[in-house]
Amino acid sequence: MASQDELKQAVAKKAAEYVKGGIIGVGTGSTANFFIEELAKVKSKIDGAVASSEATAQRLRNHGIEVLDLNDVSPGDLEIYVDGADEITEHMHMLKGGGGALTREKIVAAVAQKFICICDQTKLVPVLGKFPLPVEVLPMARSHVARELVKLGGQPKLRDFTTDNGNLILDVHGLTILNPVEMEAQINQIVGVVTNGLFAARPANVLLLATDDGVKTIT
Ligand code: ABF
Repeated sequence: MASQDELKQAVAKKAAEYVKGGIIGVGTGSTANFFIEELAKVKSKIDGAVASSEATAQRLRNHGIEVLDLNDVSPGDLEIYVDGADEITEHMHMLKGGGGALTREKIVAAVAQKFICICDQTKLVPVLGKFPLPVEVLPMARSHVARELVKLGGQPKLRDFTTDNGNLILDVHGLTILNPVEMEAQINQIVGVVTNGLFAARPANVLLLATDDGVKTIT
């Protein structure tokens, strides 16, 4: 049986096959880090990358890959965004943000033409919510947002963490998310919420799932 790192490496290699040129959107997390290693091997093909976090930007620069400001990139040049997830369903709805980079991840994903989700087999779930749902909040809204999340049936816990945007994260436990599109919108309506970790309105386009039998491509 392959180790989790071997599975992540296999799926990162597969994702590199989608790199044809232009500018690449790059996610955050351990699976995305394996992808950065693969991207470095084909860096002469691309014009640069857009990063979903300061950590990813630094890692890309360390590999000699130019990191561009998203505002300077036209959507036509950002063909793919490659990132991991904490959970994904067969409908390509994702729960993300365990690494705390959810807001920038969602912004880059919104601009990219194609979201390629890279995961090992443990991330594919029938229903989202076992993994606590991260919600990025403005610091002064922390208590208000937490109370509203309780009304939605969750148990928010403040993470000891400050985001790249200077905000806080509430990790919401105890949700069974049967309607991710509606819940994503509902949580975003709470005043003080910056983003939540449901990526359902803009789902993945391709799921590369590393299994013991090889990498499966699901579209
Ligand atoms: C990012 O990395 C996040 O949205 C998600 O929280 C995390 C997954 O990390 P890993 O690849 O380390 O499991 O994509």
